[in-house]
Amino acid sequence: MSRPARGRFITLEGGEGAGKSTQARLLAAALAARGLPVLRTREPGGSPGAEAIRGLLLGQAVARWDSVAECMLHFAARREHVQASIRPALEAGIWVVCDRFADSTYAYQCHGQGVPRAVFQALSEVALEGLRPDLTLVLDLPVERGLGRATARGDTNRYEALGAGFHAKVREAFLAIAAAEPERCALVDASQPLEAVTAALLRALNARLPA
Ligand code: Z5A
Repeated sequence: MSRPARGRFITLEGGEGAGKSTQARLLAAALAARGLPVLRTREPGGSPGAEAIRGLLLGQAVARWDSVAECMLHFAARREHVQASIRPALEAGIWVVCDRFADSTYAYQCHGQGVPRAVFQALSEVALEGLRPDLTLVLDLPVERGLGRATARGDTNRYEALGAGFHAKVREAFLAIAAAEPERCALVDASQPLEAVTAALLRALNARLPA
């Protein structure tokens, strides 16, 4: 029997309240409506071992770990997620839609918390073993609007509590990633109404990964 074609790996990135979780749901539904098998997942988390690390990361006080140790925890969760969920799904022909991935570590831990890029690169090699998203949708939104949306939702976590200056650095990092890797990334204005953001994401998806 022939093996199924490899699935595609799509990540959504951006700052707080940009709409990643909402759009990941809508994107997964749109792919499923086209008859494609889809796994929707998230980081940190996405597999039982990685969800346990998520509980540690999001449940602790801000200064719980040194920033490199925190970066290592994100990559420990990611390796577990990749090994247990993402890679097996892709090999089975399933399209994976992931709410945040390694770009978030670059933005939050390197740009936001000062972890050296060399540490990020070394940990990426160990954790990802060459895995790279086929498409990254970067949702961009002014910091105050994103934090406003997240606060209005009423369940802020420790990263959301880090303040506007921190989140401005995170936003800059995502914009820099999108500019540096245009073949992988599509930048979308997330300040538009929800339906307009969905339409823009689907346009990017159809243009770059025709089914
Ligand atoms: N983190 C890290 O530091 N390093 C890493 O490597 C990784 C993560 C992977 C995970 O938090 C935290 O971990 C995250 C980064 C850090 N920091 N924080 N904070 P999380 O998983 O709990 O949450 P999140 O990933 O930050 O996402 P979010 O804040 O929950 O936002 P979102 O998923 O982008 O947005 P949403 O939930 O879809 O929408 C937010 C609200 O806005 C909601 O009420 C929507 O109905 C509304 N919304 C969405 N779109 C629109 C539009 N277009 N117009 C108006 N309102 C909208």
